[in-house]
Amino acid sequence: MYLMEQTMRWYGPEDPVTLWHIRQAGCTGVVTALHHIEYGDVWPVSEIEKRKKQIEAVGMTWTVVESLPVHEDIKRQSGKWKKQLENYKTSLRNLAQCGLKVITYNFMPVLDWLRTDTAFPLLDGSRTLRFDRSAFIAFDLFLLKRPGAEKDYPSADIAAAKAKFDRMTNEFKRVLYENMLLGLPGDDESFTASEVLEALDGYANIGPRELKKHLFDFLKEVVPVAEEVGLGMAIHPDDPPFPVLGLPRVVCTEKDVEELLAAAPSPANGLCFCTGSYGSRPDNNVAEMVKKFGDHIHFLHLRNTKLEPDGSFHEADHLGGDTDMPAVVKEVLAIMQRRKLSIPMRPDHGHQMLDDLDKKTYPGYSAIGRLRGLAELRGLEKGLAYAMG
Ligand code: DNO
Repeated sequence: MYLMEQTMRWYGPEDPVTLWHIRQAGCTGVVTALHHIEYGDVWPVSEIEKRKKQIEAVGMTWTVVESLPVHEDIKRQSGKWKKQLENYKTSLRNLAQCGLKVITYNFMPVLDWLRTDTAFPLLDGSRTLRFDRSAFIAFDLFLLKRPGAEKDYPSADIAAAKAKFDRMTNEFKRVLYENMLLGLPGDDESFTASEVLEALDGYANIGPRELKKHLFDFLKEVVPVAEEVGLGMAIHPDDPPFPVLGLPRVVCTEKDVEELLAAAPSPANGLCFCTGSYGSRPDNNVAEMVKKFGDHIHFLHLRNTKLEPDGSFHEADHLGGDTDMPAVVKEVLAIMQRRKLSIPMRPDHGHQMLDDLDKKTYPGYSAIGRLRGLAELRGLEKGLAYAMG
C-alpha cells in the first residue's frame, strides 16, 4: 500500500528546529531551499549538493524544494525578465542533475503568505496564526496608508476597521505592523512601509488578467524543461486566497487551477496542494479538488483552518477546523494507489505549544505543534489505509 512520504520543512542551518528534530518526528524527507541565494540568481550544483549531503548525513533525503522563488520581474514581465527566466531554467536543470524531483513555487506578487496575528491565543493556552479581516483593513488604511485603498472595501467594513483601530493599543498596532511587513519565510528581514508601497506600485497596471497571462507564459517556458529533466513543478496557492493590498491573486480557486493546468498540459505542470490555503475560502470544496486534480498533485501541505463569518480565519488543529481532513486523506490514498507512488506531504504549520511557547522560531514552524499535526495525520492515514484493506 502506498502511503504519503512524511516530511517537514527545514529553514537551513539557522533554523532552531534541527534536522535531528525532524528525523525524531518520524520524517524520512526534508523540504527546504537555498535561502541564502538571492532571488533570481542561479542555484549552483555545488550548493545544491552541499545541502543534499547535510540532509543525507542525518539519514533523510531532500525530497522537495520549497521554494525556488520566481523573481518579481517575471511576474511583472518587466526589467530583465527574460534573463530571469533563463536563470530559473538553469536552476531547474541543476536541481534535476542532483536528483531533486519536486519544485515548489508560488506566483503571489510582492508578498508571500500574510497573517495579521502570529500568536493568537487559543483556549488551551497554545498560540496560532490568524488573519483578522478588520485588522487587515485597518493596517491597509491607517498604518500603511496605501493610496486609494478605501476604494477596495465596502463602507461598513471600513467603519468596523476604524472602530477596531481606535481600540488598538500602540503595542498592538506595532505588532500588527510588524507582522504584516514580515519578510518572506526563512528571511529575517522585514520590508519598510515605503518599500512595500513602491513594490505595490510596480503592479499598478497589472490586474488579474495580466498576472494570469504572465503565469501562463512562465509555465509555457518552464514546464517543458521540467518535463525533459524529470521534475514536477508544484505551484503553491495564494495565501490568503483573495486579492490583498490591491494586488491580484490568481491561484485561489478550482477554476484558477483548471486554467493553469490547461495553459501548459503536462504531468510536470502540477500542484503543491495546500489544504489550508484553498480551505480558507468557503467556496472551495477541498476534498473534491484533491480528487479532481489528483494526477497533478506532486506535494501536499496538510493544514486546517477555522473560518469566521466576516472572512477572518485562524489555523485550527490539523484534524479540526472546517476542512474535512479524513475525506482529504482518503482521496489522497486512492490517488496514490492509482498512480502507484507516494506523494510527499508535510504538516503545514503547527500551534506554538508546550516548551515552544518560550522559544523564538519561524511563525508557524515551531517543532512541537508540527510534530502533533504530523502524528495525528500519520495515524489518520494508517487507520484509513487499514480500513481500506
Ligand atoms: C507558508 C508557506 C509558503 C510557501 C510558498 C511556496 O507557510 O506554505 O510560504 O512556502 O508560498 O512558494
